[in-house]
Amino acid sequence: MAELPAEPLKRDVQNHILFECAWEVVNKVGGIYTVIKTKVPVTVAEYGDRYTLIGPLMYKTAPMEVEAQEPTDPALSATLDNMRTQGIKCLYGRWLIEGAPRVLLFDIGSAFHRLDEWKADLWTLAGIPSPPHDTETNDTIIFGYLIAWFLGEYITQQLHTAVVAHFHEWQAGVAIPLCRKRHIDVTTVFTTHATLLGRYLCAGNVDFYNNLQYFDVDHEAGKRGIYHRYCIERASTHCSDVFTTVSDITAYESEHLLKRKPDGIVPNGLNVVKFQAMHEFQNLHATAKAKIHEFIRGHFYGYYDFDLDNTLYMFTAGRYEYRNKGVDMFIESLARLNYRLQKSGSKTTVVAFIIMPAATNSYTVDALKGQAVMKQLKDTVTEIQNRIGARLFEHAARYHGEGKMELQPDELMSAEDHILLKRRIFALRRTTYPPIVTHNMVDDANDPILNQLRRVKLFNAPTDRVKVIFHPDFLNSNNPILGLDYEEFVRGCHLGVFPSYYEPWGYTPAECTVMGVPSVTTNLSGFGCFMQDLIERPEDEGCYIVDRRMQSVEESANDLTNFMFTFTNKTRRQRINQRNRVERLSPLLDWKNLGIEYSKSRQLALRRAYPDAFLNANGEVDDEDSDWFGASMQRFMPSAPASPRLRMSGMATPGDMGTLTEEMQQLNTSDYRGYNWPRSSEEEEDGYPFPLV
Ligand code: G6P
Ligand code: 1S3
Repeated sequence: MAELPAEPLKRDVQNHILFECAWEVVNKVGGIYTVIKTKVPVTVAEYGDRYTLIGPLMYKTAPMEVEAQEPTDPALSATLDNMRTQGIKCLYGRWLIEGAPRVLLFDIGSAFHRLDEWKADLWTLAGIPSPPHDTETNDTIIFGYLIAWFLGEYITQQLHTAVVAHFHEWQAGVAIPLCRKRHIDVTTVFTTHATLLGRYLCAGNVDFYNNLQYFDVDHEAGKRGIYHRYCIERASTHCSDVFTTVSDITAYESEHLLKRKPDGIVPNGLNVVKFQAMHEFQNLHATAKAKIHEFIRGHFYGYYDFDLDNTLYMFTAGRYEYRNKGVDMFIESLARLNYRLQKSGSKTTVVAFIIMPAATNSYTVDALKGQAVMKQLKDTVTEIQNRIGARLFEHAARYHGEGKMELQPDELMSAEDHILLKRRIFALRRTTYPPIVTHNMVDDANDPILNQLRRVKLFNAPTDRVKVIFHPDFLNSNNPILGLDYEEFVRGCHLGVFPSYYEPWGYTPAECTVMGVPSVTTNLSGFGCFMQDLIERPEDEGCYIVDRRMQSVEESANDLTNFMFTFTNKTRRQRINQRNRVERLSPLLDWKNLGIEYSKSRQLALRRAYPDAFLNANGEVDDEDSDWFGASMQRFMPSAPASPRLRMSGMATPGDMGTLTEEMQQLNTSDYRGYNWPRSSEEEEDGYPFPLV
């Protein structure tokens, strides 16, 4: 270990090193994986090899995704050697994704023998309890202690450069209080992508947003058995130098539930790939739609009495959180849409997909059979087609001017062909309606989605204009049914519907947008509010936003029904135009533009930890956009999309979108952009406990 100097260190902040830590680094669980992975190219562009991601080592996936290497940084090498000699296993190398960032993955199991020691330390040091059998929390503690160990060691090996350690979500957060308590010379940023309590409270039957300021947070966390997790989340929030979250709505929630007002918002971006010409993504829609058609023919065999050319595909997808993700409202609105289409005598059919992984025992026989009988029919038709072709050819080749030139239709098909075809057609008969679910559910009787579909009687009957298919598993192009990757599936659909009640950001509608697929979201989702803030009339751009904040559930469900009904009345030309308009919004969601908010949060962390480094020759504080940092920012300045009318005057720069300034600390709750939140004044008496709805 290097000797510590007597003088306080003057670390170089300009060329600082960045470690970004998350449980979802090289470990696909949910949205944070998407954040990290898609953000890599812009972060690598800014930092090059001064950037390393830190995550858990998952032996199932990591060997396929990471190319092992030896570190070139001697301080890093020495740190890892040191940890390895004490039994810690890790994998260091390049993550094989765009940008090829350096990654360091720790084997949690290799440190398991120290769990009890670390749990005791966490209690002594930070007063954070940890019950024995919460595996997720145990992993979190080990992960946090390994990161803190690593940072503490690294910082003594490398004395000249400042280090920013960025942590995502409570599962990576344990290291933050440890850094603070151990006085490790790093500056920390903590980004939360949801709050534990928010997720739990919303999933229950609580009027969440109107009562946010009244919750007794410790009591609520304790009641739900997550007090220890909540302590980790809250300690991470309060011990970090800079605290950020993904949207205004989650900032408001964090202020009340985590008791710290975020320093700023870091909206989630995507790695937008622009096509050379507009028609390219439209063509992708057509080819992907053809694949969905193929699935539909099989699934609806025996009841395939609707015109695919006049069929619209709508879908919702995500983590199975029935109420939080608004599946309840989606199904209710589908039932209303069905009624309205029937009443209006519409010839349009809507097929609504629900793609949400749940516990299953593989595919249903019926779902598999549908694809099988349709494939047999197709094969038989191809065989007959070949035989007809052969007969035609033979007849034409042997024609010498006598007899009839052409074969009659009944001569084209042999009696055998007729019988074979009839058998295939008879195989399409069935006595039950096409299934509403593709898999055998482990708990069919209590599944909330199935039960609601039963309640509203959406059973795929021939009279139904709205058909439903619940696919309780991730999509994959290797699946025997609906064999498409998620991206291809989305491209083939016409409308994404995400009426979330709890959605800190919401990648699903954002992904729709960059793929040029219109979507419906709500003003309780971070993404919905972001678009509403930026665009004057989002619905004109194919970005529909249901108001779930200022009106009743009944009214919101009606709005959603109206959006969908209006959509079914669009002509093909209108749909094509709308897709073009949606796709033009993608620069708003591009990391090349939004990445700057992350840069700003790191800059703020450095300024807070090393204020002296920001003084000019006269001992005055440099302007926030000082050259040393500004230069590296230039490439992130965006070009605003040409067509939509943005709300802001002039160009919508990321700086306008974000809020990350020191001044934000001075603002009141009501300053979250565009919100008219309930006031948290003492004079409102009858708050908590509030009536449950
Ligand atoms: C794309 C294709 C067109 C096709 C259209 C169908 O735009 O380029 O060739 O006609 O999709 O659109 P629809 O909304 O009916 O699926
Ligand atoms: C969270 O994942 P979720 O689906 O549980 O983080 C995502 C990434 O920031 C965010 O998009 C989503 O709204 C949150 O809920």
